[in-house]
Amino acid sequence: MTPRTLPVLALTAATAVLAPTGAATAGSAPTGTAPVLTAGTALPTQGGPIGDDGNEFYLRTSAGDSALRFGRVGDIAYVGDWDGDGIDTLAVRRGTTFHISNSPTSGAADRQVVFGRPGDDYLVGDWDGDGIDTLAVHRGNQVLISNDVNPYNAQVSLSYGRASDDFLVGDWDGDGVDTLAIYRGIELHLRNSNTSGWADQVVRYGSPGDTAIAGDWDGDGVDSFGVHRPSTASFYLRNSVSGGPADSIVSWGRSGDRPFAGRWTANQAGDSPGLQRPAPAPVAPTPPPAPSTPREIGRSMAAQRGWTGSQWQCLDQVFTYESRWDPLAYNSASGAYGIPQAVPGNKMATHGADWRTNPATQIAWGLDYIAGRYSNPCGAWSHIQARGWY
Ligand SMILES: [Ca+2]
Ligand SMILES: [Ca+2]
Ligand SMILES: [Ca+2]
Ligand SMILES: [Ca+2]
Repeated sequence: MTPRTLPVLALTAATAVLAPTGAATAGSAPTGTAPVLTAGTALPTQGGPIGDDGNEFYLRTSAGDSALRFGRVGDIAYVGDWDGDGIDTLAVRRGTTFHISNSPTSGAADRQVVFGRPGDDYLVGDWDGDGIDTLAVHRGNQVLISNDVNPYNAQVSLSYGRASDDFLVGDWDGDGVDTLAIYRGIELHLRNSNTSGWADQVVRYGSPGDTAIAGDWDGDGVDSFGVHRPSTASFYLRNSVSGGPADSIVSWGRSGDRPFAGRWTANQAGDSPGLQRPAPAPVAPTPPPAPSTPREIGRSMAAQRGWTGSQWQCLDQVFTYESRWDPLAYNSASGAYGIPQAVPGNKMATHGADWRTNPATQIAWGLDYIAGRYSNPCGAWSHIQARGWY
């Protein structure tokens, strides 16, 4: 068949609409009006990349949630059953290298494979129905499928959708073989064979801004759709490949989490949600404390004497009046020097040989002077207000 760059698809009678909107809560079917169809902006998962902004993953199981770390922040994560044991696990991609884990736990990758070229997008699916998920490359409007475990060589080339389309992968007809669905706005254009051609079915599900996922939520062997809505941090899962109300709603995680789906344990009948949590934004390093100004040194030294509040304010007024807290202030008429304007300056040598330059030495002298002569800074400030000096 001639490859088509743009399958044009008519909506069928089976194309019911689901528009879960607003504050749906767990266990209630969302209702709403028909959503506005817009260009897809969300990143679909299950078959496609989950995201690249975190290496912390959460898996929902009937036995409880589990958490794991895998890969590095910046790796692009994927889910698949890489060894065919029926359990889905993570892989992360760096460039064209996939680091694959076969256990749903934190730890090192079990193996690495290289496939595709820099710039390729990738999809994961069991394209031949042997129970093992393998990779496909999405390059332009071509999809190159490999059924090899390692090394990877593409066996199937097909054309479906546009270069800009996002894909989901799933077994929409329950024949054991995964095939593609295009996720365009809220329209899912799905195809049941891994060949070029037109969509076999179009389903509308979810609302703009949702991220679509695919999975076998009810364990009947047929994959269907779900959406994850960041605004409600909820999954809306549908058990049939059709539009309509959600069959189950899972409220879980945080709004910034990225959704995916898989079968995480052997005793789990079907697929259930997972979340990738974005790494916290790097915290700007704390700037080193600014060098203490003479005034800050003075505030601290005054506080050690209990001169806080109004006494500090008086001290601040005294030294601001005398020197503006300048340790080099010099009055050539009187010979007054330094922050406290000692006359002469070398009186301050009693408090340190560095009296010419060290604010702390000058302030220590000044505080002793004030304490001895006026008891406290407000006494000194009153004297200055009355006489112009202290
Ligand atoms: Ca597996
Ligand atoms: Ca396979
Ligand atoms: Ca199938
Ligand atoms: Ca199903």
